[in-house]
Amino acid sequence: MTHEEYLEDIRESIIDGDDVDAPELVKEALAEGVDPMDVLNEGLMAGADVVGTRFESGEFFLPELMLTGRALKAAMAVLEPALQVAYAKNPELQKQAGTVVIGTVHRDIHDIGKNMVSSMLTASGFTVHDLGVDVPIKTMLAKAREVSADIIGCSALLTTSMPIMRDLLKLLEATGERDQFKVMVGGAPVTVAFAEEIGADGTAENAVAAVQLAQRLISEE
Ligand code: HCB
Repeated sequence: MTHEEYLEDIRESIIDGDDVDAPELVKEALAEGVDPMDVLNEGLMAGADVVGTRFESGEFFLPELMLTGRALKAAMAVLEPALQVAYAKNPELQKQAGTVVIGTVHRDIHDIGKNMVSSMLTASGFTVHDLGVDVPIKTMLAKAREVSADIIGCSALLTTSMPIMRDLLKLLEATGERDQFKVMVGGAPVTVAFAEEIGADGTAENAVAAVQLAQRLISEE
């Protein structure tokens, strides 16, 4: 099979919500030399986008979303170590690592992408405090203060939860702590324009880019 054929099959397995085929295909693709970053972007996330579009148009329902979530988790478990070897275990990067408090914002329970960002940051030498999902901004700030975090990382997958990231930035302004913490935001619907508009320090389209962003933010401190 060509690399493109592997990626196509991985996308299909995510669309089908097949938690047996998806990890198996990722394993085979990696063994055949497909770049782990392509597996993430063009395989898993592209498949998730198709499912999202079909859900929106009424072709798919909640059970399909749940099956896709399971398939994504199973596939990520195989992909993560390969991504870390290829993109995270860089001693140059590890020298600059700092402390990150991360969570999926209040009212949002999507955690697959956030978990991947957490594990890539950890593998790159950051100390990561992952607060899980449905995290109120006050809890994030309290943890960031407690551990003297360099960065607060927010994840949101819902257009209804995205504004909560703006609330975090407002809270930091109100408490006079905006200069104390860098804030990075992410999740499928988050754009560079949105990140700029709410005054965040940056966003990243995937977990590898999130590590690079975190590195840049630390070096700017
Ligand atoms: Co969910 N869901 N869902 N869902 N879901 C989305 C997000 C929609 C976009 C689908 C759609 O309609 N197009 C949609 C939101 C629409 C909107 O807001 N306009 C949606 C909806 C509506 C819902 C429910 C409301 C459905 C319902 O109950 N009626 C409900 C929400 C419940 C709630 O949160 N309160 C719901 C539930 C679910 C599950 C539980 C069934 C399941 C999640 C399982 C889990 O996370 N444990 C699920 C899933 C799987 C999805 C889709 C299909 C995939 C999400 C995913 O994991 N993507 C998603 C469609 C989509 O994303 N296109 C759909 C793969 C990961 C790897 O990508 O973007 O999350 P990622 O993360 C990347 C990247 O963004 C970046 O790095 C990651 C790794 O490369 N990144 C960061 C992520 N966080 C970062 C933070 C940073 O600081 C920096 C970078």
